[in-house]
Amino acid sequence: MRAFHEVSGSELSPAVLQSELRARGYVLVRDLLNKKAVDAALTDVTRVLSQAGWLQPEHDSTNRLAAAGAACGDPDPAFKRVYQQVFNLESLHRLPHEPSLRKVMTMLAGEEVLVHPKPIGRLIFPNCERLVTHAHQDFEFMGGDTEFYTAWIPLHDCPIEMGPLRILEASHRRGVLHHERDNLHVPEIQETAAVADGWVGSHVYAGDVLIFHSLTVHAASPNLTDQMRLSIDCRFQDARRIINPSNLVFAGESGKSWEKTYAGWTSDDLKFYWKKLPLTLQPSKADLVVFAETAEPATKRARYLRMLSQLD
Ligand SMILES: O=C(O)CCC(=O)C(=O)O
Repeated sequence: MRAFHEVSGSELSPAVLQSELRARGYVLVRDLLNKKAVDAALTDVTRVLSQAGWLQPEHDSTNRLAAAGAACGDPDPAFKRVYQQVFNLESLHRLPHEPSLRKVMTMLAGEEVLVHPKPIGRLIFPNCERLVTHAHQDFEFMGGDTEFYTAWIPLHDCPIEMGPLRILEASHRRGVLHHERDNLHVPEIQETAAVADGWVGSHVYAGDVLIFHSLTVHAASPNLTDQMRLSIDCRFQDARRIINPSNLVFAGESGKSWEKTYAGWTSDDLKFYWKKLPLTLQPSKADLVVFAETAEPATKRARYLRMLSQLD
């Protein structure tokens, strides 16, 4: 696999970033984030994992040595319980709002940048084939406008053998691709030898950020170490473009809510910030009202009702 083409913090400008994204579909910015903010998230996440018994107790939890027999992943119920605690961490939500990242995203998405409020924490056990993220485009999962960007942020140094993200260079130019329902991936991309040369990836370090377009195909490498790989990914767009409301609320049946998420936070500045913005939802609230009355089956109607209740 070829190494990422990288850009250093001192080279950043709208022209450089936009031309990298246009040409390659991604940009790796080295040493962008404040290390204290990254470390704060790492410390909080590993504390939760340690309390859950996922890490070897005789080692410092920030080393992330996986406990024997603890491996699990979505949708295992044990995983979901711990993931919920990780998702509730204030430091995890604070990282996407780091001023240096926001500045870069403003250069890409424009002055009125919207930070999507639901970052995803990745808690990847080693040597567990079924937990490796398959090749996909983020647009398949997020919907809305194709003009959004993902920032993938490792919480610690992450050599290739620890399973960082890899990118299929320039794949955003292929447009919206068909995804298989089973394991949600882009089948033809994984299987043809012709694309093998297109994959790029590198050792990444705490503080680096890998930014890519919503249509850029990406996948994880397998984690072949004995440590967990921890990262977060979050999405950014021009706030004036449409957004799918499911990216703002918890539409599922899990009982998650923003109130529960915010319960242990020490400051209020990031609570419900997105509610203060004049966002254009698609489907709109009026559409959701109709869907909540007419969609089939009843589980879908309940889903739309949950969305509506959280948007008010
Ligand atoms: O970290 C991973 O394994 C997957 C990340 C991903 O798919 C994303 O950032 O969109």
